[in-house]
Amino acid sequence: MLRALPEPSFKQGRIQEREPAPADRLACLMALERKALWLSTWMIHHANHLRPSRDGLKVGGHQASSASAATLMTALYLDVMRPQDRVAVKPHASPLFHALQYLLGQQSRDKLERFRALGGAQAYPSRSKDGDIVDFSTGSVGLGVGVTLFASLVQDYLRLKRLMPADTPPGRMIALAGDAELDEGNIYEALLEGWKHDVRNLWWVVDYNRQSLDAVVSDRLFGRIDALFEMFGWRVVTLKYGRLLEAAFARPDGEQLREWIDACPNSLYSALVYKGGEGWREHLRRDLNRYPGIRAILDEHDDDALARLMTNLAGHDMGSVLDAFHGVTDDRPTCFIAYTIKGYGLPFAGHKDNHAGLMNPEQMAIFQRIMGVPEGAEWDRFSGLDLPSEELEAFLADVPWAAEGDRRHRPSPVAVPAIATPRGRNLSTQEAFGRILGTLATADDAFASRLVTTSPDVTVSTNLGAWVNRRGIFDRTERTDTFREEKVVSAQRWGMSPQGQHIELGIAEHNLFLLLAALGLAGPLFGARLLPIGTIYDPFIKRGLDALNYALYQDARFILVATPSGITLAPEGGAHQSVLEPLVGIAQPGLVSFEPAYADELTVLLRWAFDEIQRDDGQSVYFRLSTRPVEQPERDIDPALADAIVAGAYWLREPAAGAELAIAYCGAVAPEALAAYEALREDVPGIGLLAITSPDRLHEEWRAALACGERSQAERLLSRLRPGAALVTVSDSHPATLSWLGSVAPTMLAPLGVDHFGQSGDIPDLYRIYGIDSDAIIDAAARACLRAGGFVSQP
Ligand SMILES: Cc1ncc(C[n+]2csc(CCOP(=O)(O)OP(=O)(O)O)c2C)c(N)n1
Ligand SMILES: [Mg+2]
Repeated sequence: MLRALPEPSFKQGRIQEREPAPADRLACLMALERKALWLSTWMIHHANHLRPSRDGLKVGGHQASSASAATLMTALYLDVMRPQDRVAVKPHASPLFHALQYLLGQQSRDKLERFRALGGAQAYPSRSKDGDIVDFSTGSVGLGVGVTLFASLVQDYLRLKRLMPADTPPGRMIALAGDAELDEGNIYEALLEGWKHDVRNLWWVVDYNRQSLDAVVSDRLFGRIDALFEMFGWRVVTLKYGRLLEAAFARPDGEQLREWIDACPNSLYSALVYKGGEGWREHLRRDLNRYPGIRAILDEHDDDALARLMTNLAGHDMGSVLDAFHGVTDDRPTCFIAYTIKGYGLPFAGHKDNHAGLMNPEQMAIFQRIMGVPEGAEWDRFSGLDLPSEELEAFLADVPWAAEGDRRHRPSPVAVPAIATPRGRNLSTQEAFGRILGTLATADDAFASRLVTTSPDVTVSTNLGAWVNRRGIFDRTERTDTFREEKVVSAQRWGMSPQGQHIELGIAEHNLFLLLAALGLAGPLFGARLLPIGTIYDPFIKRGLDALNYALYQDARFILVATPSGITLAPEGGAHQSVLEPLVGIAQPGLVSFEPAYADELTVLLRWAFDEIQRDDGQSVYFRLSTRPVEQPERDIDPALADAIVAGAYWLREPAAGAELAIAYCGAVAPEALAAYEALREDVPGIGLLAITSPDRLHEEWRAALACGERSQAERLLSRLRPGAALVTVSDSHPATLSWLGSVAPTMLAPLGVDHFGQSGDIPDLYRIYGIDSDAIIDAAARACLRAGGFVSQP
């Protein structure tokens, strides 16, 4: 039997019947929904038509996407949500989101006026650019939805370990998703993982407007969605028809109307929404005229009223929406499928091309009249509403979601202890990493308690084994290691419990990065700092690259350990060999990358990284490590050398002043570089050997120094060589990783590296074929020296 640990503060329960919202409350919400819709549309109109354009580009903005979510989001933000809830808003509802924040007094008019302009409200909600009002950034569809699932897992991780105050109730992690977002594969990867981890307190609210960017979505998709969610243990709450339609269905022959709408294809429904009352009448007459009850309904409704009735979907019916949300009181993950209309209330409602559609000035003028907003009062918070401002003001002042003010926690950093260098004559950086973690696992301090590791089914092969053996795997329930109980010998203990500090994932790199995003935001989101380390095979960074970018865009902080890497994982062949990842390390914002060659370098860097990910202006850190054992230097690292290792480079063998040649290497090719250095030393006295631990930091500092007219670290190092000297760069990665060094100082550069797919082999064969062995370095050096001679003699 699996034993479930009771978690006292999780409520047990089911969907509950609830008293309807009092009429005045409902009236306030509906009035504010109307205002949020107006402001979102006006904000976009203002940006596109009223703000002077300097570049002739369309500014854009999504009036239709905002309109479709107006009821759902007004209900969530102004009524349903509590301060501890955390939300990912579908990207294209950003204007509506900002409008609601403006109503709540949390967003300025100035930023709305500068929507999509520098410093203004962002096109898509952004944690880093819009500030505390945004819990999760969105933009790349699907990822915002997925991250809420992992945030709920992280919340449980913290609660079960009592790292969050016991008296705070758990928050609901809420995604407001567009229906087309459910086409993204990462959603299903997340669902599977969520099922395994028994996630809780998770709401996905699907704005089911049956439209994507290009057109109307396939009817067949949502025929399967309910079953799919239910299969993963979710509750599905469908909000289909509003109260007007429900009342019509209750009339004589009303069932015929329900069946007709139920059977209406998405594209026809959308087209008729756009056409309006006349279109509906024509089709209903044609199909249902034989029913007297339907004829009566048609007779009683003029075109406008008929259009209102036929578009009265529950996702636009505040009462229905509130009932659905408040009806869920337990912690079971719940998917609300809310039927809506894209562009609801706007002239292009339902039109399949409305995704990027903007109302033209004439349409906007009509809309302004309908909304009762006087000219000059467009930004007023309450103009045109038929409730007194004081009442709305009082309502807004009492909104539960905003009750606690500052939504972002700022827990203090955790002190990083000294870390001992693993000893051994021959060590790979991967093994050194495993040993360091193994040692950290034995500590009983605050630092070790905040470490959390995760890996998509490569825990053992990335050397987290020793750590996991000691700290255990996280699970909501206690599960013993069956192999151990059955006395089957294994190097790995695989016991699980809420105390475990490793989160094991299935093989899905998007999930890894979304979990790292959530773990890396544990401090600001939940007030408890975690020090997350994720491990992955280096080539599979590409597989999850957008999710990695997503995590970094919202300033989540974590350490990524990528190993094995390069063609150095020799027999594994081209499918597993990474080539371009160091360029990702250089180019990816929010991520500092390192590729150390030796265990002592890694030790210095890891310690630095634990501080870096906790600094206010810090970044996440990526280590590219290798499985190749290399002979370790015998040395003690003094503070100056430690600084140089962190800064990205140091002379492993100092060149003579004015030297003719240097070799600059990075990572696992250190032995080849060293061998070439030894071989060349006799012929080229004074030759230098530059150890590069971070092409990324070196490159960044070079550009920063240039920008303020200073000498960069790279330039200072290379200034040991004579101007025009030969420089060979070599790494087990694309040669562009280091070839830029040729621009730092006047050198004759020979860039060695890997620029095509690898193949199986041993290291000597592969390094030879791809031209990064010591012979290749020596040859390149000889040619570069020859050319360098010519270079300097040129007038
Ligand atoms: C990963 C990714 N691919 C493509 C896009 C471009 N894109 C923006 S919105 C959209 C369709 C959104 O449709 P839906 O999610 O249904 O939103 P709504 O109808 O509510 O606007 C697409 C394809 C994107 N933002 N992200
Ligand atoms: Mg849609």
